[in-house]
Amino acid sequence: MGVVNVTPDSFSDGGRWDDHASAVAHGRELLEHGADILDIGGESTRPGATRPLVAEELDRVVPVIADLAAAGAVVSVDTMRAEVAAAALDAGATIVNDVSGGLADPGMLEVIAGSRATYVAMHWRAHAHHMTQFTSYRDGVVAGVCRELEARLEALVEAGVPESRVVLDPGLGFAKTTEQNWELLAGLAQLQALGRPVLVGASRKAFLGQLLAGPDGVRAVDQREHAGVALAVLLAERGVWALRVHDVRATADALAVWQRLTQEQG
Ligand code: PMM
Repeated sequence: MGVVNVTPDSFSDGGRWDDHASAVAHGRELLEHGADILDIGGESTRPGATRPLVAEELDRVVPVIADLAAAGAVVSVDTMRAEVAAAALDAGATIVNDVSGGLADPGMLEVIAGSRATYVAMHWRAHAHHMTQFTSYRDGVVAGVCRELEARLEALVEAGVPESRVVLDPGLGFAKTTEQNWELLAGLAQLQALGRPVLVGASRKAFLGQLLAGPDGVRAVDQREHAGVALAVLLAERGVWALRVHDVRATADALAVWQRLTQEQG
């Protein structure tokens, strides 16, 4: 899953594709580089970010989704808002990637239930401006995330969304400390045991920058690519359904090697 952030302020690539033409061109390039899905978002979720107005978010994403879906891409919309999800589905998106797992907007579950969309429910506890205050997990982060995602799954089913349409995501970096991100990655099998496909978004995140910190401090966002690619291969090996990444060509190349060798081994 290649990331197209149509935002002025995303931590990883904010401001680079925030006009229509460059966002569409970027999406097309990611497809050429091997992305199977384009994840198009108009709201930055970086720690401390303020939310755009609904109208702003709609203006940012809907025209880009329409163009890329018309070009044949499988499109996912990265939104926490029911209204944006509904408009995106009308414009040709087939996946709704909701970093709040339906908690941010009470209307989201109804929109998903009334559609045929695949729904990515990410683990989330609070909006970006204060999420760093919510990193306490009484019996460990892995158990906490699994329990809270299981509750989202139950709420979705209760709202009329078939379980078969739901993908789960541990939400790396969202109300997690650096250490907790690694614990979650190590304990991914427990999340997979809930029986749903798992998507992971680790690309360029701060915990990788911290791992690679040198005398000049944390490794810069645009210099975390190799670590992200290594992690992508390890996660593919563990059966993750999708990887949400910025560096699509490098990731797709690495996965091609992994796939070829896996095939050879039978
Ligand atoms: N991370 C970001 C945004 N959307 N969606 C899912 N499903 N999982 C993630 O981990 C995730 C996400 C934040 O990263 P960005 O600013 O690079 O888009």
